[in-house]
Amino acid sequence: MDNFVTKNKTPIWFMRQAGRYLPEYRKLRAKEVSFLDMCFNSKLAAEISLQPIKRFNLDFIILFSDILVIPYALNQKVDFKEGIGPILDPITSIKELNFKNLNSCLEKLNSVFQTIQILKEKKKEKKLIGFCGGPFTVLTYMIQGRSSKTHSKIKNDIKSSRKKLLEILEVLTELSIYYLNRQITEGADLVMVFDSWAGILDNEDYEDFIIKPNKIIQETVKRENPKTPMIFFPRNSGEKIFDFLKYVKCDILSISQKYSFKLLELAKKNNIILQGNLDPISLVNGGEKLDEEIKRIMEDFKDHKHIFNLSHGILPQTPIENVERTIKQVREFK
Ligand code: 1CP
Repeated sequence: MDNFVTKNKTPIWFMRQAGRYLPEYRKLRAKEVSFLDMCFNSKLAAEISLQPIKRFNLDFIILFSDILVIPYALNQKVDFKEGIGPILDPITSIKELNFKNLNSCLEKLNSVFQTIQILKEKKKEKKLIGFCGGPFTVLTYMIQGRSSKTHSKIKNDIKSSRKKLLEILEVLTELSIYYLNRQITEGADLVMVFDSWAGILDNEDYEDFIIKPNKIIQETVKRENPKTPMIFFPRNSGEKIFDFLKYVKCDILSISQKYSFKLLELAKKNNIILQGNLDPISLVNGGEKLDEEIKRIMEDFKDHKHIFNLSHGILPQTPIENVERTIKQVREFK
Protein backbone atom coordinates (compact mmCIF):
# COMPACT_ATOMS: atom_id res chain seq x y z
CA MET A 1 0.00 0.00 0.00
CA ASP A 2 1.53 3.35 -0.92
CA ASN A 3 2.04 6.14 1.53
CA PHE A 4 -0.96 8.36 1.02
CA VAL A 5 -1.48 8.50 4.78
CA THR A 6 1.32 9.05 7.26
CA LYS A 7 1.26 10.14 10.88
CA ASN A 8 2.04 13.68 9.71
CA LYS A 9 -0.46 13.85 6.88
CA THR A 10 -4.20 13.61 7.47
CA PRO A 11 -6.10 13.51 4.19
CA ILE A 12 -9.78 14.45 4.22
CA TRP A 13 -12.97 13.50 2.38
CA PHE A 14 -16.63 13.18 3.38
CA MET A 15 -18.94 10.21 3.01
CA ARG A 16 -21.64 11.19 0.49
CA GLN A 17 -19.56 14.23 -0.46
CA ALA A 18 -21.33 14.39 -3.83
CA GLY A 19 -24.92 15.12 -2.93
CA ARG A 20 -27.79 17.37 -2.07
CA TYR A 21 -25.95 19.83 0.22
CA LEU A 22 -24.16 21.10 -2.93
CA PRO A 23 -26.11 23.67 -5.00
CA GLU A 24 -24.33 22.47 -8.16
CA TYR A 25 -25.57 18.92 -7.45
CA ARG A 26 -29.14 20.09 -6.83
CA LYS A 27 -29.05 21.95 -10.13
CA LEU A 28 -28.17 18.80 -12.07
CA ARG A 29 -30.56 16.69 -9.97
CA ALA A 30 -33.47 19.02 -10.79
CA LYS A 31 -33.01 18.28 -14.49
CA GLU A 32 -33.25 14.50 -14.03
CA VAL A 33 -36.34 12.58 -13.04
CA SER A 34 -34.61 9.41 -12.02
CA PHE A 35 -31.72 9.17 -9.58
CA LEU A 36 -30.63 5.83 -11.05
CA ASP A 37 -30.50 7.39 -14.52
CA MET A 38 -28.02 9.87 -13.06
CA CYS A 39 -25.93 7.05 -11.66
CA PHE A 40 -25.94 5.28 -15.04
CA ASN A 41 -25.11 8.36 -17.12
CA SER A 42 -21.31 8.06 -17.05
CA LYS A 43 -20.50 11.61 -18.11
CA LEU A 44 -22.93 13.08 -15.61
CA ALA A 45 -21.87 10.71 -12.82
CA ALA A 46 -18.21 11.64 -13.43
CA GLU A 47 -19.09 15.33 -13.33
CA ILE A 48 -20.97 14.88 -10.03
CA SER A 49 -18.09 12.86 -8.53
CA LEU A 50 -15.80 15.80 -9.29
CA GLN A 51 -18.09 18.55 -7.96
CA PRO A 52 -16.85 18.32 -4.36
CA ILE A 53 -13.25 18.09 -5.60
CA LYS A 54 -13.59 21.26 -7.66
CA ARG A 55 -15.24 23.14 -4.83
CA PHE A 56 -13.13 21.96 -1.88
CA ASN A 57 -10.07 20.22 -3.37
CA LEU A 58 -10.74 17.16 -1.19
CA ASP A 59 -8.09 14.44 -1.12
CA PHE A 60 -10.21 11.58 -2.45
CA ILE A 61 -12.78 11.26 -5.19
CA ILE A 62 -15.62 8.82 -4.49
CA LEU A 63 -17.43 7.34 -7.42
CA PHE A 64 -20.94 8.76 -7.75
CA SER A 65 -23.29 5.77 -7.70
CA ASP A 66 -25.33 3.95 -5.07
CA ILE A 67 -25.17 0.67 -3.16
CA LEU A 68 -28.58 -0.30 -4.63
CA VAL A 69 -27.26 -0.73 -8.18
CA ILE A 70 -26.55 -4.31 -7.06
CA PRO A 71 -30.22 -5.34 -6.61
CA TYR A 72 -30.92 -3.47 -9.86
CA ALA A 73 -28.27 -5.58 -11.62
CA LEU A 74 -29.98 -8.69 -10.19
CA ASN A 75 -33.20 -7.62 -11.93
CA GLN A 76 -35.00 -6.28 -8.87
CA LYS A 77 -37.08 -3.17 -9.49
CA VAL A 78 -35.32 -0.21 -7.81
CA ASP A 79 -36.52 3.36 -7.69
CA PHE A 80 -35.77 6.46 -5.62
CA LYS A 81 -38.52 8.84 -4.55
CA GLU A 82 -38.01 12.40 -3.40
CA GLY A 83 -38.53 12.66 0.34
CA ILE A 84 -38.82 8.86 0.80
CA GLY A 85 -35.59 7.40 -0.52
CA PRO A 86 -35.19 4.00 -2.13
CA ILE A 87 -38.25 1.97 -3.14
CA LEU A 88 -37.77 -1.64 -4.22
CA ASP A 89 -40.26 -4.42 -5.03
CA PRO A 90 -39.48 -6.54 -1.95
CA ILE A 91 -38.43 -10.16 -2.45
CA THR A 92 -38.41 -13.15 -0.10
CA SER A 93 -36.21 -15.52 -2.06
CA ILE A 94 -33.42 -15.28 -4.65
CA LYS A 95 -35.59 -17.39 -6.99
CA GLU A 96 -37.91 -14.43 -7.48
CA LEU A 97 -35.12 -12.61 -9.28
CA ASN A 98 -34.87 -13.80 -12.80
CA PHE A 99 -31.17 -13.23 -13.52
CA LYS A 100 -29.05 -15.45 -15.73
CA ASN A 101 -25.64 -15.39 -14.13
CA LEU A 102 -23.45 -12.91 -12.30
CA ASN A 103 -21.47 -11.95 -15.39
CA SER A 104 -24.65 -10.81 -17.11
CA CYS A 105 -25.44 -8.71 -14.02
CA LEU A 106 -22.11 -6.95 -14.37
CA GLU A 107 -23.05 -6.01 -17.92
CA LYS A 108 -25.96 -4.00 -16.51
CA LEU A 109 -23.37 -2.00 -14.59
CA ASN A 110 -21.15 -1.22 -17.56
CA SER A 111 -21.82 2.50 -17.32
CA VAL A 112 -20.43 2.52 -13.76
CA PHE A 113 -17.16 1.16 -15.10
CA GLN A 114 -17.19 3.83 -17.79
CA THR A 115 -17.60 6.50 -15.10
CA ILE A 116 -14.47 5.15 -13.44
CA GLN A 117 -12.57 5.32 -16.74
CA ILE A 118 -13.61 8.95 -17.29
CA LEU A 119 -12.58 9.87 -13.75
CA LYS A 120 -9.19 8.25 -14.12
CA GLU A 121 -8.54 10.10 -17.36
CA LYS A 122 -9.61 13.44 -15.94
CA LYS A 123 -8.02 13.34 -12.50
CA LYS A 124 -4.98 11.15 -12.41
CA GLU A 125 -3.49 12.86 -9.38
CA LYS A 126 -6.36 12.11 -6.96
CA LYS A 127 -7.12 8.71 -5.50
CA LEU A 128 -10.46 7.34 -6.58
CA ILE A 129 -12.59 5.30 -4.18
CA GLY A 130 -14.88 2.65 -5.63
CA PHE A 131 -17.48 1.01 -3.41
CA CYS A 132 -20.31 -1.40 -2.82
CA GLY A 133 -22.75 -1.92 0.03
CA GLY A 134 -22.17 -4.56 2.66
CA PRO A 135 -24.23 -7.58 1.56
CA PHE A 136 -26.42 -7.39 4.68
CA THR A 137 -27.12 -3.67 4.24
CA VAL A 138 -28.13 -4.26 0.62
CA LEU A 139 -30.22 -7.24 1.74
CA THR A 140 -32.22 -5.08 4.18
CA TYR A 141 -33.43 -2.88 1.30
CA MET A 142 -34.16 -5.91 -0.90
CA ILE A 143 -36.30 -7.54 1.80
CA GLN A 144 -37.96 -4.46 3.27
CA GLY A 145 -38.30 -2.54 0.02
CA ARG A 146 -37.29 0.73 1.66
CA SER A 147 -35.47 2.42 4.53
CA SER A 148 -36.64 1.40 7.98
CA LYS A 149 -36.01 2.78 11.45
CA THR A 150 -36.81 -0.42 13.33
CA HIS A 151 -35.74 -3.05 10.76
CA SER A 152 -38.39 -5.30 12.28
CA LYS A 153 -39.10 -7.08 8.98
CA ILE A 154 -35.55 -8.25 8.36
CA LYS A 155 -35.08 -9.14 12.03
CA ASN A 156 -38.23 -11.31 11.94
CA ASP A 157 -37.22 -12.87 8.66
CA ILE A 158 -33.82 -13.80 10.06
CA LYS A 159 -35.74 -15.81 12.66
CA SER A 160 -38.32 -17.32 10.33
CA SER A 161 -36.50 -17.64 6.97
CA ARG A 162 -32.81 -17.64 7.82
CA LYS A 163 -31.86 -20.12 5.11
CA LYS A 164 -33.51 -18.11 2.33
CA LEU A 165 -31.85 -14.92 3.50
CA LEU A 166 -28.46 -16.59 3.64
CA GLU A 167 -28.97 -17.76 0.06
CA ILE A 168 -29.59 -14.19 -1.09
CA LEU A 169 -26.65 -13.00 1.00
CA GLU A 170 -24.37 -15.49 -0.72
CA VAL A 171 -25.34 -14.18 -4.17
CA LEU A 172 -24.85 -10.58 -3.00
CA THR A 173 -21.42 -11.42 -1.62
CA GLU A 174 -20.33 -13.06 -4.83
CA LEU A 175 -21.65 -10.27 -7.05
CA SER A 176 -20.05 -7.63 -4.79
CA ILE A 177 -16.69 -9.36 -5.24
CA TYR A 178 -17.00 -9.38 -9.04
CA TYR A 179 -18.17 -5.77 -8.91
CA LEU A 180 -15.30 -4.50 -6.74
CA ASN A 181 -12.67 -6.44 -8.68
CA ARG A 182 -13.95 -4.94 -11.91
CA GLN A 183 -13.99 -1.42 -10.42
CA ILE A 184 -10.32 -1.91 -9.52
CA THR A 185 -9.50 -3.21 -13.00
CA GLU A 186 -11.10 -0.08 -14.47
CA GLY A 187 -9.10 2.26 -12.23
CA ALA A 188 -10.45 2.51 -8.67
CA ASP A 189 -7.45 3.07 -6.36
CA LEU A 190 -9.22 1.99 -3.17
CA VAL A 191 -12.54 0.28 -2.48
CA MET A 192 -14.95 0.73 0.40
CA VAL A 193 -17.66 -1.61 1.71
CA PHE A 194 -20.55 0.36 3.30
CA ASP A 195 -22.25 -1.91 5.85
CA SER A 196 -24.41 0.86 7.29
CA TRP A 197 -26.82 -1.43 9.14
CA ALA A 198 -24.24 -3.77 10.71
CA GLY A 199 -25.12 -2.41 14.15
CA ILE A 200 -28.65 -3.82 14.25
CA LEU A 201 -27.49 -7.45 14.63
CA ASP A 202 -26.08 -9.44 17.56
CA ASN A 203 -24.27 -12.69 18.25
CA GLU A 204 -24.54 -15.36 15.55
CA ASP A 205 -26.59 -13.07 13.31
CA TYR A 206 -23.71 -10.57 13.35
CA GLU A 207 -21.31 -13.42 12.67
CA ASP A 208 -23.28 -14.88 9.73
CA PHE A 209 -24.62 -11.69 8.14
CA ILE A 210 -21.82 -9.21 8.83
CA ILE A 211 -18.49 -10.87 9.61
CA LYS A 212 -18.67 -13.77 7.15
CA PRO A 213 -19.60 -11.85 3.99
CA ASN A 214 -17.15 -9.00 4.75
CA LYS A 215 -14.42 -11.57 5.38
CA ILE A 216 -15.09 -13.37 2.10
CA ILE A 217 -15.14 -10.06 0.21
CA GLN A 218 -11.88 -8.95 1.85
CA GLU A 219 -10.03 -12.19 1.23
CA THR A 220 -11.21 -12.71 -2.33
CA VAL A 221 -10.75 -9.14 -3.56
CA LYS A 222 -7.34 -8.99 -1.85
CA ARG A 223 -6.23 -12.21 -3.53
CA GLU A 224 -6.88 -10.68 -6.93
CA ASN A 225 -5.80 -7.14 -6.03
CA PRO A 226 -3.22 -7.38 -3.26
CA LYS A 227 -2.11 -3.75 -3.62
CA THR A 228 -5.53 -2.09 -3.44
CA PRO A 229 -6.37 -0.72 0.02
CA MET A 230 -9.80 -1.78 1.30
CA ILE A 231 -11.94 0.34 3.62
CA PHE A 232 -14.56 -1.35 5.80
CA PHE A 233 -17.47 0.39 7.52
CA PRO A 234 -19.45 -1.96 9.76
CA ARG A 235 -21.34 1.00 11.15
CA ASN A 236 -22.33 1.11 14.82
CA SER A 237 -20.85 -2.31 15.62
CA GLY A 238 -20.05 -1.25 19.22
CA GLU A 239 -18.02 -3.90 21.04
CA LYS A 240 -18.61 -6.36 18.19
CA ILE A 241 -16.05 -4.43 16.17
CA PHE A 242 -13.38 -6.50 17.97
CA ASP A 243 -14.84 -9.71 16.56
CA PHE A 244 -15.09 -8.07 13.16
CA LEU A 245 -11.41 -7.10 13.23
CA LYS A 246 -10.41 -10.58 14.36
CA TYR A 247 -11.72 -11.99 11.08
CA VAL A 248 -11.75 -9.16 8.53
CA LYS A 249 -8.29 -7.86 7.69
CA CYS A 250 -9.02 -4.17 7.11
CA ASP A 251 -6.43 -1.83 5.64
CA ILE A 252 -8.67 1.07 6.65
CA LEU A 253 -11.50 1.03 9.19
CA SER A 254 -14.15 3.72 8.98
CA ILE A 255 -15.27 4.27 12.54
CA SER A 256 -18.68 5.20 13.87
CA GLN A 257 -19.68 7.77 16.45
CA LYS A 258 -18.73 5.70 19.47
CA TYR A 259 -15.33 4.08 19.78
CA SER A 260 -12.94 3.18 22.56
CA PHE A 261 -9.26 3.78 23.08
CA LYS A 262 -8.93 0.00 23.06
CA LEU A 263 -9.94 0.17 19.40
CA LEU A 264 -7.33 2.83 18.68
CA GLU A 265 -4.65 0.71 20.34
CA LEU A 266 -5.66 -2.38 18.40
CA ALA A 267 -5.64 -0.43 15.13
CA LYS A 268 -2.14 0.85 15.88
CA LYS A 269 -0.88 -2.63 16.71
CA ASN A 270 -2.31 -4.03 13.48
CA ASN A 271 -1.29 -1.05 11.33
CA ILE A 272 -4.90 -0.26 10.42
CA ILE A 273 -5.57 3.25 9.13
CA LEU A 274 -8.56 4.83 10.89
CA GLN A 275 -11.10 6.91 9.05
CA GLY A 276 -13.58 9.19 10.77
CA ASN A 277 -15.38 10.27 12.79
CA LEU A 278 -17.02 13.71 12.90
CA ASP A 279 -20.74 13.58 13.71
CA PRO A 280 -22.66 14.81 10.63
CA ILE A 281 -24.90 16.79 13.01
CA SER A 282 -21.88 18.74 14.33
CA LEU A 283 -21.07 19.61 10.74
CA VAL A 284 -24.61 20.93 10.27
CA ASN A 285 -24.56 22.95 13.50
CA GLY A 286 -21.10 24.47 13.06
CA GLY A 287 -19.78 27.12 15.46
CA GLU A 288 -17.43 26.57 18.36
CA LYS A 289 -18.76 23.10 19.04
CA LEU A 290 -17.68 22.03 15.56
CA ASP A 291 -14.20 23.49 16.16
CA GLU A 292 -13.97 21.61 19.45
CA GLU A 293 -15.03 18.35 17.82
CA ILE A 294 -12.46 18.71 15.05
CA LYS A 295 -9.75 19.43 17.58
CA ARG A 296 -10.80 16.48 19.72
CA ILE A 297 -10.63 14.14 16.71
CA MET A 298 -7.25 15.46 15.54
CA GLU A 299 -5.87 15.04 19.08
CA ASP A 300 -7.31 11.55 19.56
CA PHE A 301 -5.86 10.35 16.27
CA LYS A 302 -2.58 12.26 16.25
CA ASP A 303 -0.45 9.16 16.87
CA HIS A 304 -2.34 7.16 14.26
CA LYS A 305 -2.57 6.95 10.54
CA HIS A 306 -5.81 8.82 10.05
CA ILE A 307 -8.12 9.92 7.25
CA PHE A 308 -10.48 12.65 8.40
CA ASN A 309 -14.12 11.90 7.60
CA LEU A 310 -17.59 11.76 9.11
CA SER A 311 -19.11 8.94 11.15
CA HIS A 312 -21.92 8.69 8.58
CA GLY A 313 -23.00 10.42 5.36
CA ILE A 314 -23.10 14.19 5.06
CA LEU A 315 -26.62 15.60 5.63
CA PRO A 316 -28.43 17.56 2.88
CA GLN A 317 -28.91 20.57 5.18
CA THR A 318 -25.15 20.94 5.82
CA PRO A 319 -23.97 24.55 5.26
CA ILE A 320 -21.13 24.81 2.74
CA GLU A 321 -19.21 27.19 5.02
CA ASN A 322 -19.05 24.52 7.74
CA VAL A 323 -17.51 22.10 5.27
CA GLU A 324 -14.95 24.73 4.26
CA ARG A 325 -14.21 25.53 7.89
CA THR A 326 -13.63 21.86 8.68
CA ILE A 327 -11.26 21.30 5.76
CA LYS A 328 -9.26 24.40 6.67
CA GLN A 329 -8.93 23.38 10.30
CA VAL A 330 -7.89 19.83 9.50
CA ARG A 331 -5.28 21.04 7.02
CA GLU A 332 -3.90 23.70 9.36
CA PHE A 333 -3.94 21.57 12.49
CA LYS A 334 -0.57 21.45 14.27
O1 1CP B 1 -32.26 12.28 -4.90
C1 1CP B 1 -31.07 12.24 -4.59
O2 1CP B 1 -30.28 13.16 -4.82
C2 1CP B 1 -30.59 10.95 -3.97
C3 1CP B 1 -29.68 11.11 -2.82
C4 1CP B 1 -28.60 10.03 -2.87
C5 1CP B 1 -27.24 10.23 -3.18
C6 1CP B 1 -26.55 11.53 -3.48
C7 1CP B 1 -28.78 8.64 -2.69
C8 1CP B 1 -30.06 7.96 -2.44
N1 1CP B 1 -27.56 8.01 -2.88
C9 1CP B 1 -26.60 8.93 -3.17
C10 1CP B 1 -25.19 8.68 -3.50
C11 1CP B 1 -24.45 7.69 -2.71
N2 1CP B 1 -24.97 6.71 -1.89
C12 1CP B 1 -23.04 7.56 -2.70
C13 1CP B 1 -22.17 8.39 -3.65
C14 1CP B 1 -20.85 8.76 -3.37
C15 1CP B 1 -20.63 9.77 -2.25
O3 1CP B 1 -20.65 10.98 -2.55
O4 1CP B 1 -20.37 9.34 -1.11
C16 1CP B 1 -22.73 6.52 -1.80
C17 1CP B 1 -21.36 6.02 -1.38
C18 1CP B 1 -23.95 6.00 -1.32
C19 1CP B 1 -24.03 4.87 -0.38
C20 1CP B 1 -25.34 4.48 0.19
N3 1CP B 1 -26.59 4.51 -0.39
C21 1CP B 1 -25.48 3.91 1.48
C22 1CP B 1 -24.33 3.62 2.41
C23 1CP B 1 -23.86 4.81 3.14
C24 1CP B 1 -24.82 5.42 4.12
O5 1CP B 1 -25.05 6.64 3.99
O6 1CP B 1 -25.31 4.73 5.04
C25 1CP B 1 -26.84 3.63 1.69
C26 1CP B 1 -27.47 3.03 2.92
C27 1CP B 1 -27.54 4.01 0.50
C28 1CP B 1 -29.00 3.84 0.21
C29 1CP B 1 -29.63 5.12 -0.15
N4 1CP B 1 -29.37 5.80 -1.31
C30 1CP B 1 -30.07 6.98 -1.34
C31 1CP B 1 -30.85 7.04 -0.14
C32 1CP B 1 -31.76 8.16 0.24
C33 1CP B 1 -30.57 5.88 0.59
C34 1CP B 1 -31.22 5.45 1.90
C35 1CP B 1 -30.48 5.83 3.13
C36 1CP B 1 -31.23 5.33 4.36
O7 1CP B 1 -31.93 4.31 4.31
O8 1CP B 1 -31.07 6.00 5.40
